[in-house]
Amino acid sequence: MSPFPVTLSRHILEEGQRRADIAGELSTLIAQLGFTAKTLAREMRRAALIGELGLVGEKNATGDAQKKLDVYSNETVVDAFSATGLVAAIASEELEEIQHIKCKGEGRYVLCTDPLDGSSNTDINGALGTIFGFYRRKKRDCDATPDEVLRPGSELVLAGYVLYSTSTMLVYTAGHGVHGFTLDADIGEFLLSHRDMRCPKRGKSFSANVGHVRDWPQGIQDYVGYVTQIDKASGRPYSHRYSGALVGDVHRILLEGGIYFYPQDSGHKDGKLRLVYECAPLGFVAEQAGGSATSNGERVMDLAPKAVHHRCPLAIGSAEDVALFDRFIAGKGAPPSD
Ligand code: AFP
Repeated sequence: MSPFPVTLSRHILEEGQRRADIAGELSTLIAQLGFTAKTLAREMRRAALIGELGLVGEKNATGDAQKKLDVYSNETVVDAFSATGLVAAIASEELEEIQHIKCKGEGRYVLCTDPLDGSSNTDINGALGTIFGFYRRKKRDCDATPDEVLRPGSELVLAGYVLYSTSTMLVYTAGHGVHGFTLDADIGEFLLSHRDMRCPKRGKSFSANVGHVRDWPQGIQDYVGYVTQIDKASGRPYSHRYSGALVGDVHRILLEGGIYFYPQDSGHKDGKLRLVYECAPLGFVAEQAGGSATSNGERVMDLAPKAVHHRCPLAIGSAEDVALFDRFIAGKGAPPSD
């Protein structure tokens, strides 16, 4: 008989007893993430039935066409974390400026979020995600300043994502490994399904929008040429997997190994992805799972954002795959041993 499942609440309680930094405020934030994820999952499940698909006709803060579900997701995340009294400010893909929260208590955290990742998948019933990252503030008032949000990912205390797919999963790290929970919709509970997730050192697939291949730097074109060469001994060719939703693609890679990358191209001079609420939180998760995340060869977690919607190239996944990708970017190609 399988052991009695560990619910998200029991996990939080047990982690809180084991680790002083998880007790209290972080536990409250993780619990609220669970509740928010369930609320968003319910809306996504029924969106096609209640007229919640399609565009609102506006562009969001970063110039992307805004979907109705983008707006709903953003409002839900903002309301949910405002209600905790623990969050002083929120940086969101859907908000032009940092939103300051009238906090009831001490507002000890700032939240960086992409409330609905992969919104082009909404109308085709594809995978979607929510990305979150929390920084602890040094001050204890309600007036968060921009420098408290624009911090390197290495200062994150809690980060992760929700994946809405055949099932809904909540994956988080608070700096002690990565844990994944699957929603049992019948009992309305997130249950621990992936304890201490580890990303394999090397994988067999790559994930990128290869439609842009001729527009990529030569090193990356060479890398694609390399991983698609046939060489059974070194596990090539790699398979290509790409869903158009970062969370879904990164989740696959965390579990199975491989690499996701979104480089700069002529339409995205600095890359497309956003450092503050996409690359840094996922970089924290990847590193905690034993993988890595770089941006043109630099560790993503070390990058200091220049603005809320700062974009950067990203390579994320298995440590050896990312290192190999970075060798190609640096013009070194594959090592003789590969
Ligand atoms: P949003 O839906 O939050 O804008 O995210 C989409 C995304 O940033 C990321 O999830 C995908 O991996 C990437 O864009 C897909 O971009 P392309 O359509 O250019 O491949």
